[in-house]
Amino acid sequence: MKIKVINPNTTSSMTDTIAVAARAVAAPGTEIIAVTSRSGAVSIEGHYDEAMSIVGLVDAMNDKPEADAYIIACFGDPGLLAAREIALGPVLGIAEAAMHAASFVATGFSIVTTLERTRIIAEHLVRSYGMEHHCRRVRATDIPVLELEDPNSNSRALILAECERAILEDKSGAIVLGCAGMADLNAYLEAKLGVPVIDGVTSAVKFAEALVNLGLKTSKRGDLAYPLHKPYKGTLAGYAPPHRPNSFASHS
Ligand code: 5HY
Repeated sequence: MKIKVINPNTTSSMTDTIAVAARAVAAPGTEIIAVTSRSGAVSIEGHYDEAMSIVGLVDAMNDKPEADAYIIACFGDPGLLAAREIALGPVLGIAEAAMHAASFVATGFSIVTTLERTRIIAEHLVRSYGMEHHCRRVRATDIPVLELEDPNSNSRALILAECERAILEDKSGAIVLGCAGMADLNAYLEAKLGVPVIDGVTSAVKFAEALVNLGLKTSKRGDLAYPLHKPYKGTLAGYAPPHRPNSFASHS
């Protein structure tokens, strides 16, 4: 099967980190197509960056080759529901995947993310995914996303220290890494911490494989039906949804 893993920020070195993590867990026979967004911010660190990333995400989904499943490799899961509207194969966000994985292996987890403002966005996601009973706390390290790419930064040590505080203070049994740029840290952190450390990229790859193997597709009934055909104006004119038949009534 083909799984397209889309980095919705425009930093290709981060896509490389994501691709290595994804391929390390992919089953034989799974092809990981790692794609960097063609437009938008170099790092996604707020609501505006997220909103602006969605056109690039849609381009990446529509570009050839098609895939059996899609992964949005950014912890804000930007554009997740819009992406599900245009896809038939499953679409997974890494935050959603990581939180679900953590809930299977611990009764309580903490999320360790980058900036303070990202912490607030992650708290919103916890609520929108109904994970309040599982997520004990979201913690920020105040590391800018692109510092994770800098081998001379002390980001590893800062993340490790925050994870240690999470285990001690939150009494969490697992850690969720709150940025796609941390996809290379879980083995290192798990060895130091002695609790499951969950990265959303690898979790999403395994969930995507499972969903494809089960033959499950995105529902085309209700709000995830293909977008309604209509004209779009201005700079987004080219993004007007084409006529696509839904398997069920699109207005239901
Ligand atoms: C991410 N931003 O996973 C995030 C989340 C964050 O460019 N890729 C980004 O803010 O740490």
